[in-house]
Amino acid sequence: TAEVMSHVTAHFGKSLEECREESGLSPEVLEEFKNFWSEDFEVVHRELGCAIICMSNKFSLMQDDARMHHDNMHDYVKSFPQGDVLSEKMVQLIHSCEKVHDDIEDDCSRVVKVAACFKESCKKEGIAPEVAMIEAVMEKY
Ligand code: BOM
Repeated sequence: TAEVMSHVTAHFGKSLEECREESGLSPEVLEEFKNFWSEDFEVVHRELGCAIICMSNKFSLMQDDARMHHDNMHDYVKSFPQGDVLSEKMVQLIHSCEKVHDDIEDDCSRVVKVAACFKESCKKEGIAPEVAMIEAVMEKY
């Protein structure tokens, strides 16, 4: 659900600042991670892909090939309130998006495409959070 996704995003987003330097993602492109879900934010910058790889590695959510670590992602999402209602769906949606973009060799470029696909899939499924929902739970993390 969008509520659960807001918790996951609030927690995951805390790692953005640790990854700014090595990813080269400027605050002009994305100031706060919650804006990833904004209607006006376009998920297109290669540097965002690099940042997502770096952030995911903080929580062991990726394998060495920069693809999702299924078990760890499942457990990570499950660790949030009512996370069990989202974990399986989330792993499925991300994996479907990985399959669509599997031909892109550059890891950062591929991951940003996977992330854009994931955002669209979540909107279609009605589980994309509003930025305000993320703001409401940010203080918990
Ligand atoms: O093959 C790439 C696998 C990683 C894809 C991650 C897609 C989602 C990143 C952007 C959105 C994040 C929102 C919540 C936390 C996800 C862990």
